[in-house]
Amino acid sequence: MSEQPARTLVTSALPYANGPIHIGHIAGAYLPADLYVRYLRLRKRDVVWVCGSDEHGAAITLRARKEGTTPRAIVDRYHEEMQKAFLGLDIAFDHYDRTSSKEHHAFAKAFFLELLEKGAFTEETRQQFYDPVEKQFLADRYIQGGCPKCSNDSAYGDQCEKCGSALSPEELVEPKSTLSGVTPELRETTLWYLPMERHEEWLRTYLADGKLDGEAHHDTAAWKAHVLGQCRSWIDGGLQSRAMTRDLDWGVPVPVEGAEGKVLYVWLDAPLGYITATRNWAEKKGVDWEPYWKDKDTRLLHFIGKDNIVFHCIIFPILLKEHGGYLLPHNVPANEFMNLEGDKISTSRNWAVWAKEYIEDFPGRSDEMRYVLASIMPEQKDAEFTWEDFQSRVNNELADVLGNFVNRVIVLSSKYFDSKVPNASQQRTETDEALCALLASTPDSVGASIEKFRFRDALQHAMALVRAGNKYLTEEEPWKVMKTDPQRTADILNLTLQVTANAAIVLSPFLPRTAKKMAEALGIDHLPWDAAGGEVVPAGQPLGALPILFEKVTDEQVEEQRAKLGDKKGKEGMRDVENEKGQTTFDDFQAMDLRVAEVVAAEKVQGADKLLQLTVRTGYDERTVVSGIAEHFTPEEVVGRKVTLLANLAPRKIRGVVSQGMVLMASTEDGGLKFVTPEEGAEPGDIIR
Ligand code: B3M
Ligand code: ZN
Repeated sequence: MSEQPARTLVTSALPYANGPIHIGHIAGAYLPADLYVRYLRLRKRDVVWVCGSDEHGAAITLRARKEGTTPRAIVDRYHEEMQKAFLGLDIAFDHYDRTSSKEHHAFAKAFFLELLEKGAFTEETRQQFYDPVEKQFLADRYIQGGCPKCSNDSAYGDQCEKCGSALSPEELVEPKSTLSGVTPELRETTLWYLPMERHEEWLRTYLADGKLDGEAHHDTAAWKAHVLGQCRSWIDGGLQSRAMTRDLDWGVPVPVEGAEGKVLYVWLDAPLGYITATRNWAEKKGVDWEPYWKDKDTRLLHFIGKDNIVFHCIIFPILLKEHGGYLLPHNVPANEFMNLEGDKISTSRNWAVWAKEYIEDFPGRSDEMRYVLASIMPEQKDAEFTWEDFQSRVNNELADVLGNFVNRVIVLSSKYFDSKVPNASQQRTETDEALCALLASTPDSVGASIEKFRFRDALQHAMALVRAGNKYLTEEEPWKVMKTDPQRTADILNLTLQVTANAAIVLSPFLPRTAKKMAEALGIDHLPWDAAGGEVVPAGQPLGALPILFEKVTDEQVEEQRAKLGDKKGKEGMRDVENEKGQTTFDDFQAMDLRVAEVVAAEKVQGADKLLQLTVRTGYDERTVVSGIAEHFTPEEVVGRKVTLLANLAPRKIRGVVSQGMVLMASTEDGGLKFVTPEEGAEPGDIIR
């Protein structure tokens, strides 16, 4: 199915407006779409790329609670911030929208009503978790508990982030509300459900055979194996009905009488944001939006990260099909995850390279990051970004190969041929022919790879031309030939100028800024894909000024960037300490009985260098506690001290001595230990809470 569609509608996952954008986001859903769309624009195809902020859902309300502010304040802040981050990396959407807009609310409500009328939902009264302290029903994300499938004891109500299983809140072991920490109660509420099991059959044909309503719809061989695999395992696991509304006060209100306090499920409302964005784009442009979503000759492509696959390949298609009249995705080229310096990217642990900070630390150098992310893009499996690799790719590939090549070609042409493209003779050596052949085939190989969503390969093809040009120049040595054979020198430089121009064209989706500088150096003001594969700059064409394309990344910069990782916002006076443990609950804390106690006797434990056997007075008993502090304190130093005792720790036998409790210690930066001493006046038996 390689014929071209009349038009292409590209979407990128709407990022939650609850935190800043990092390189994992960029490499997952935004850079690949940007490359694809820039390529289609070069080919002069009809393409529209929409995106926007996902401003609803529990992710937003949770963030607002944490920061003690309103959801509105949160989404306004991140809606602005995310757009700046995208702009800084030259991620050039045709339109960037937001789901809290009036237009979107109106559209989402109308869409929901249409589905309701068509009988797409079932109205059901079921038991849902309710927080009796906060007096509200709990969205899946507000419930945490043990994962039934792995050892993670803080899985969310919708997903275990450790093993990746999709969950529903009732499956959690010992569920707790993340709002108040209490065990939630089950209460009845009426919600609208999408009976997904009704759709298994056509979904199977659609996904496995690329057929819809008995007709060929798309080429399944063009879908990524990991995307199809995830869908298959979902369907094989049996689709179940899923609530499409929630008891929450932030979101698109359910447009039905008596449904006060209920909003549309964020995964119903957010993908509809793609449609709203297209409508708003079309209105701005004064064109009709409908062909982009309804005409069979349109190709709909969703660029996303792998955690969004089921929503785009199963749930959203069901909603679109139930509504009727809308296209279903032609492909969903989801990417896998980008890891960072040996660990998962994590917002809460600040283990991330933030787009905003990169732009500040490397001003004007967005192409370098685009290049590296495209080179290692997690297309088929997870990938890893390291600063050392970033440095070596920028220095050895961009600076030493591309930068060096362009520099030599422009300098030599300017020097020998009065800053003009020299006239080539018709005589070609075998080496010339080989380079010409590569030049002729490169646009097709780059284009074909991009059309298959193989961006890493596409970039390799483009760089192969540059490498070949660089090698050719080194071997042909025009600076020597010039002394004896100016015409041969002209031939060499003419050919390398054509290579430069061709490279600028095929690299321009990846390196838009660099391509522009290359074009300026060649004296051309645009990069015509149609001309690529042959002569782009005619003889006699005046050349522009010599550009500086890349600076090297220094070891200090690499060190600086690495030092930032995990360091809490890099603020003055902040220490680089162990990461905080995962959240605990109020109940868990309450279960610990902490008391003030006094050490009345101490002795070494026979045969154990690290242990002291303490006798502590709690005010209501005297007991033995074995403590691992002998390397830091002598028995004499601890007798008479007031300490903090975890009194209800289950007794444990340590080196033959039964220890009844634990004395709390602070571990200091230099590896020492300090007692957690209650203030003067606190007496044994005082309860710490
Ligand atoms: N906001 C999830 C995410 O950022 C979600 C994507 C919505 S796409 C319609 O991972
Ligand atoms: Zn798990």
